[in-house]
Amino acid sequence: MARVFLSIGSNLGDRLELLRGALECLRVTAGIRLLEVSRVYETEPWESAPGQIVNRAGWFLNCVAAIETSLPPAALLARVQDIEGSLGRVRSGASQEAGRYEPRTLDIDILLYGEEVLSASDDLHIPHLLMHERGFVLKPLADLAPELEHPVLYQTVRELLAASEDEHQVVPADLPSRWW
Ligand code: PH2
Ligand code: MG
Ligand code: MG
Repeated sequence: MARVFLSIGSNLGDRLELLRGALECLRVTAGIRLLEVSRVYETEPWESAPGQIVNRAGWFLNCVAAIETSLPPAALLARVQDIEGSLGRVRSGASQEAGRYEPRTLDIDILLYGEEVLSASDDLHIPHLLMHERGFVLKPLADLAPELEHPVLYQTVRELLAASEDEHQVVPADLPSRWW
């Protein structure tokens, strides 16, 4: 069994329900045990220039989930992509063409998989290549595992967050801590 941290984000549709739906799909997956979930944060889109967005239209909701799993990394990736597909894509009203979807509303990324370090394909890098640069990942991860050490950078999550130069806003959502 490996302890794994997943980043879950949504910036389209009913974002909170999408996060809850993703957690429920994880919870009922054979080979996955959902252990803990961080608070929810309202987060400024990371590609944007910080501070340029004056209202919160387009902001994400982000959280991090801790799971225990017997699924190997590639199988776990396939499962989370499946969940994204089933919940996170909405068919375009305009286009009835099979296979054409609007942008994803749900993104689930594998951040850390035990102590593993691997680059298996374009979309499977563990640890996640950008996790240490992203406040929307580090803040919720620090809720769950501040003393966890990054297996490549050898810094704890707390240290990475303290050293982070990410100026995008990451604001706790006004929800009870047990929101999921
Ligand atoms: N995900 C991205 C790119 N930018 N910004 C925020 N705030 N939250 C995200 O989850 C996010 C992002 C690509 O997956
Ligand atoms: Mg992502
Ligand atoms: Mg992704």
